[in-house]
Amino acid sequence: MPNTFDSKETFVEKLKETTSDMYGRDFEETNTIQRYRALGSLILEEAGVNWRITKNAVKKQQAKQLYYFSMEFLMGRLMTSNLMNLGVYDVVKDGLEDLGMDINELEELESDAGLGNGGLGRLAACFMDSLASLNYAGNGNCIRYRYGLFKQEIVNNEQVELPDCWLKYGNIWEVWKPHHNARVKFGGYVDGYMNENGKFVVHHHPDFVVRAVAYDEPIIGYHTPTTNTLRLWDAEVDEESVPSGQLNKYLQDVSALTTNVYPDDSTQEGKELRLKQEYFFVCAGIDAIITEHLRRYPSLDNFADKVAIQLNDTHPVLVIPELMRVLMDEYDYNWDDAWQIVTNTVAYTNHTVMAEALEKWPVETVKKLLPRLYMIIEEIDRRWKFDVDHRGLCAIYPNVAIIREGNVHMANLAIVGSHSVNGVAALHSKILVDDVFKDFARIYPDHFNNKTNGITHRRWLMYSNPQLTALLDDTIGTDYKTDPRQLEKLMDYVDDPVVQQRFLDVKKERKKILAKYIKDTLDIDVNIDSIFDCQAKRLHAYKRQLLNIMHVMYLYMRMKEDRNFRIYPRTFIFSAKAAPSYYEAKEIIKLINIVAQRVNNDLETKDFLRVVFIPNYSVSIAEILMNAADVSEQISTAGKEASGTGNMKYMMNGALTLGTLDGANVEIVGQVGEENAKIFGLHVEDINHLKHENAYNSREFYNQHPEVRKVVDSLHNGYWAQNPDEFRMIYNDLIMNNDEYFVLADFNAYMKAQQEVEAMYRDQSHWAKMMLINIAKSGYFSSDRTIQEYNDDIWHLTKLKY
Ligand code: NBG
Repeated sequence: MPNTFDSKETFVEKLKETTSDMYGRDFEETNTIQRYRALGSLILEEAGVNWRITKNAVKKQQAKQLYYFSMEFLMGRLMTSNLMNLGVYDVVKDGLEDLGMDINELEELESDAGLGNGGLGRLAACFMDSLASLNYAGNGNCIRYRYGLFKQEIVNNEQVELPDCWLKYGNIWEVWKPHHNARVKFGGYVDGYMNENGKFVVHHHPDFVVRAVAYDEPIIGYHTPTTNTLRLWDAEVDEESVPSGQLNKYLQDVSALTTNVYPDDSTQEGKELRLKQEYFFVCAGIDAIITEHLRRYPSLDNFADKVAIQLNDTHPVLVIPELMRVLMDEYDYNWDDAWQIVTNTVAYTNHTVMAEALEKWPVETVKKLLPRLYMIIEEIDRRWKFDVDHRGLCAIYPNVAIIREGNVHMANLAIVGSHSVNGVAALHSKILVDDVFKDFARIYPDHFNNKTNGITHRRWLMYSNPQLTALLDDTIGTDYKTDPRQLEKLMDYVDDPVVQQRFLDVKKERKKILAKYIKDTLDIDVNIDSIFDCQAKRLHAYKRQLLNIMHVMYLYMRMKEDRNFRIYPRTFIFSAKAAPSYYEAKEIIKLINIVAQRVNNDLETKDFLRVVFIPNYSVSIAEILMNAADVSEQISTAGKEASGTGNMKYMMNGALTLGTLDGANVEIVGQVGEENAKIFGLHVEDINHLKHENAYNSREFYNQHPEVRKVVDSLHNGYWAQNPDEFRMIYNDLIMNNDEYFVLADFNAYMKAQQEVEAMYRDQSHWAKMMLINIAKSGYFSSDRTIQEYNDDIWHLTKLKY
């Protein structure tokens, strides 16, 4: 029998048959959604074959596997990437064409799986792609949230949050695995008894029990059989555990566990729900790993030789006490042996230095929700204190304590309970060692390491930018697809006027596509010959979208005042979601939209200046935005952005990094050279100095710099909004609260850098050369490199052979 994807004919045949079988009607009578679902099931069937092959290979080769525990996986759409990785995209495209259908139509039907916030979740998704493509058995473990983060609309210039119903047409990639399930227990109390062998048996009497049920998605490697698993846990009722007379409350509590990516944490209940979610997917994940291990090996003694667990930030840190619990309470290990296994298995990645994001949980909450785990955490802390004292370091204990001032410090627990701690860019890792975790680094210097982030060049270059891919294929061949460092070959062509021109044409094509999206969705005309200057990322004060929009305000006001002052036409494009309860961030979104309204409708300036805010930033929007950019805004306060990964996507598609020396920007400049990026602003050392010496006074700064003053004053003198209080929070942050993120301090340097960017852009041939150098040097930022480093230094997984 021929296989489905052997040729377009076999594919057409099979698609028709499957659609009719699934929906009980002739193919011609079926609608697009039904065809889309039928196509999904065919791909899943094909992936299923490789899934089995991979599982057998893991078993036969007794391969060491990775489990990547992450509360977030921002997968985006998978149709294109799955078809491309399977190598059957063209067969499907041609077959659909014969049926009178455009493959884009089906691709567009898919909702983004927006199971995350931003960089951290997207990184997890890129890692999944690279692990499979490099033939490592690396699986994801997460929650099957029924709703993604939220859908953002802009109404009256303000962000409005709507539900993100990503499961609207079902999820064609998941396979329900009801036999993979685990009971997860919360609350109640713990006691125990001495059994006949004189062993103390711990007994947890929970007051809330749910059943976690697995939904598995195949993660298809690029042109290889390796197909890994992303496991998403759903919560279902545990029939034996319904408290009598409380059915409805129980059902609500079960359902709440998997409703949202981020429960509203403005209430105590919301906060507790988040901790419950964390334990829910940790407990289910560990249970499944142990079960699988014991199917293959006689005991858990070799657990750490066969299993690596990576904690994506502190959200899954409960893995440490949970694995201790299982080993001791269920498999009779003593403390020391269990601790050996746990610390040899677990490694931790830190993704931020922002104090408010370093999780801590009140002792009372942990005790109440997870009484047995709390006992274990307390014991870990007790032994840790003993260890620190023993090293003669009792003076620093308060800095490294796990339980301190009534809180459990999750990052500290993560460091103590793992064998590796890494930051996500060189500068960030250095700050962890020198500052945030410096006392830990004294104790465990060998545990700390750096793994600079990366992005999958398949999704972010090959699939989302076919125009550039074609240019690369023609110019340097196709080796770079499996070995992205080969992009370097492009260095031989950066001075070639033909290649330069082709690059400029590609960029124009991509700008047209973005411009069409903007026109279709927002009815704004943008000039594709203007500089596309983009800042797309979560909205946060430290990322300083405010600096960007204040510069736009400055340009506009100056053009209005001085008829002789005109700039090279520029389109400033923003896209960003703000956390629902982050009011300052929402005010900045409002400011951007109000400025956009005014600027875009001013006949005098509109040929020079446009501002676009694209609502509902998502992976799919990033796929058309990043590759259309000329300028990539990476302007965070130095020392605050752990890495950034958007910066890498822009670079790989030929955009100039306009950035501070922060996060991975430092390494981008290191690759391309200072002359092929535009770096400005205060360095980390400058900022530390200003802070420590109390040497920055934003009000004084404002008084001394007329240009800054004019822009700041316009926030409340009626220039943009009649109501003087409209932007009160922004004004207060800048002037009354001493400008925590040094927006004003960097303003002049930013303005100057922007003028230089403009001058550079005017020389198109030189610009093209710079962009080609950026592309040529971007191979380092493929997540294939990152994964290889994690593997060499931390995981030591077996490379699967077929
Ligand atoms: C984010 C950082 C980014 C980084 C990503 C991925 C969190 C907690 N951190 O700079 O802010 O690129 O993680 O590492 O989301």
